[in-house]
Amino acid sequence: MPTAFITGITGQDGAYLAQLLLEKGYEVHGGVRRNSQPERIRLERLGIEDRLHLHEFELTEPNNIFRTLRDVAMDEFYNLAAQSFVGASWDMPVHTADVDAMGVVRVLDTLRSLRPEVRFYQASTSEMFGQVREVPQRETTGFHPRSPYGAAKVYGHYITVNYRESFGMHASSGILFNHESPLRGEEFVTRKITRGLARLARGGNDPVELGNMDAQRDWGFAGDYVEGMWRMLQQEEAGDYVLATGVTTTIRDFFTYAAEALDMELDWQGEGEAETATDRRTGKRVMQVNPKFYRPAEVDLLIGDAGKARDRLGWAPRVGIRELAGMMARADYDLPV
Ligand code: NAP
Ligand code: G4F
Repeated sequence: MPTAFITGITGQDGAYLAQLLLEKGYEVHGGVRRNSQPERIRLERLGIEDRLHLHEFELTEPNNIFRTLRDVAMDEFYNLAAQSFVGASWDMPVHTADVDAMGVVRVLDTLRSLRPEVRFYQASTSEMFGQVREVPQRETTGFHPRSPYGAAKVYGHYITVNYRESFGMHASSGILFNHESPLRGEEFVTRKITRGLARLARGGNDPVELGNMDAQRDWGFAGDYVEGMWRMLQQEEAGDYVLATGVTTTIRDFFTYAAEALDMELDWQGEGEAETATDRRTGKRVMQVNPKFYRPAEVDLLIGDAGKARDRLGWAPRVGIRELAGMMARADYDLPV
């Protein structure tokens, strides 16, 4: 039975990856942070919490990483833990760098000393492309990060490449475009939209307040993307891979698809800070712009080319954008308000 260790197992991707590896017959270990109350909602929602081996784990704590890697015999290590919210990274740039950049080298260097044969996955991101240098973005596209989060992740990416090249470690970097699900954190725009619309559909009156409606993202389903992570570590040689759908959508269009799934008919009015959307069937305002959600610097357009992953890993996304928006909106409608 192969053994895997997942950092960030309580997050969206960690939960789906843990579920996938259990289905594949793995013994699954995961790192969890000490909290004042156990926050394992996603693992509970997937019904897998009791099948996992959980360890207290903190990416900023070198000795904790050392003891964990010493005590758990593993074949694969997936580093999914991060301060993953771009918006918060301007408020917490040093913490973000400590976790998302230094955390990676802490793990890699400990693995190098204790278990150099372990296959390592780093959760890199399309946010590294930032102000994009070509369209679509692929593995060879240069980086121009636009946030402290993106800058920290660029370091995490290159140190992964460096440990592969310097020490021959099986260290792969997945450059993943945005991927969402009913388990997505509520601060991210897709889930904020589907949660807010579901509350409105169930009788609420508070419009969803959003920032930049024109940004475009290449959104896929998280369940498809964790399969790609696993496939990267099954290759004879480690490498870097983009996972993306190749379809880009504005925030406005995602909002429309989610609203349609809840039988709303939108009437859009105004532009910029004055933009609003109203549901014609109820007359309720369902969206208004609030400039407090604008970012100091924006990634305007992301669209990925996952050709390498398709050719070498046999990976392809299965869920399209309308299906994704509908899946999330309906799941939120079924949750308690
Ligand atoms: P997420 O839901 O925010 O989960 C982040 C996880 O990291 C949580 O389990 C969190 O623990 C843990 N964590 C945060 N700081 C930590 C620390 N200092 N020490 C140990 N654990 C810590 O993120 P996600 O969407 O699943 O994303 C997974 C990874 O992929 C992240 O590295 C993210 O940056 C990257 N990524 C995500 C996307 C995407 O669209 N989802 C795209 C590209 C890359 P708590 O539960 O205790 O908070
Ligand atoms: O949903 P978001 O916060 O995701 P973002 O910034 O693209 O980051 C996510 O994807 C990255 C991959 O590219 C990951 F690495 C990262 O960890 C995370 O998972 O924002 C998406 C877009 C942005 O352009 C933002 O300005 O939505 C725009 N937006 C407009 N109004 C909003 C809002 N974003 C949020 N979170 N909240 C709003 O009210």
